[in-house]
Amino acid sequence: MSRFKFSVGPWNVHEGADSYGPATRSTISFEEKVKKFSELGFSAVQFHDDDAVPNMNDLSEEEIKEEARKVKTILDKYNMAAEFVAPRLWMDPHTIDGGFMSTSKEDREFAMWRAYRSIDIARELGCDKIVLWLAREGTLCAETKSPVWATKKLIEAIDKMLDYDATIKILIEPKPNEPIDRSICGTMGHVMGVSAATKDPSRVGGLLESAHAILAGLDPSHEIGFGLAMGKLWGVHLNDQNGIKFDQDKSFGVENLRQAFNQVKVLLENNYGANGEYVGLDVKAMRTTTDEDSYKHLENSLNMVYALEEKAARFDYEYQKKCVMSRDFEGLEMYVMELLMGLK
Ligand code: 3MF
Ligand code: MG
Repeated sequence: MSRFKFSVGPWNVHEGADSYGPATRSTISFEEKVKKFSELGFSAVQFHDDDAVPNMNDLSEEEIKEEARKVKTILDKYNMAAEFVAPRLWMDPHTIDGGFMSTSKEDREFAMWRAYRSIDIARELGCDKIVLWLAREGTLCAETKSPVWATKKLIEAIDKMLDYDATIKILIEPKPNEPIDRSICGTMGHVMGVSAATKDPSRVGGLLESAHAILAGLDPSHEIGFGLAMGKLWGVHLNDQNGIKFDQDKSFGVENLRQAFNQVKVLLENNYGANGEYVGLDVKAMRTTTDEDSYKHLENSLNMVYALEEKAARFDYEYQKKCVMSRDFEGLEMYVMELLMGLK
């Protein structure tokens, strides 16, 4: 039995298209996905604003809330919660040069409109978390935008969201690059800095995705640890990534088992989830995956977490202490390898 509650976004089950080729799998309806997520053991769904309310730009504020209520009915039917809503500020013609820090005033206003509507949708879905994955917030051409101005624009935008709703929480999901070249908020350290500069730091925290930390050249377990130490790790997206290249969103633990183990271990050691936080997945099926296996990467990732929870439960803290006291780090390292290889 897992100590965690799990969440997943509908985009984790997708048709297989990438930048270089079309879809390889058929489309699965939202309701069918939710049903299957609940059967697989997930208890919450992660949303982009337009996952919940497609074509929201064409709807009035009231119509958006009405559509969101229909989604809530589907969630209730399968006993699923909503974990968060994230404004999708990277697809729209208004966000070609970013949202909150776009060089166009009109486009910045559009980004705020989507942020407010995301809060409205979150309220209808019964959740109090807004995630900001700042996909296009940064520069493609460094001289187009001052990083000082851009950072201040982000803080201003978050302050406006905090004003709009007195209890909403904002979780920044840092990523150093892709699709943007140089992002403004690339690591958990940046997130904490931005949080501290807002009008209510107690409502601004982070969501750490393993692959994003690896893209920043950092160990995800240390990014998780940093967020935990600040009391501001309110979400995670567990997955894996083979080195510093395009964001791969591989199944959790398939590239670096030791790093995956240490992510699970640090979450467990710090009682992550005690305040209702979910262990979220953000994983992509491979393009070669068939229709029948559309959910296999999710099952594999969950099974990796369960297996690593068991390994963490068997971790010999007495032996670890002994090794640390005698500076036998070689011994401790080999112990971890043997534990993970099933030799201990
Ligand atoms: C991109 C991501 C995103 C975010 C999502 C919710 C499409 O690298 O990780 O997934 O997780 O937008 O914040
Ligand atoms: Mg993510």
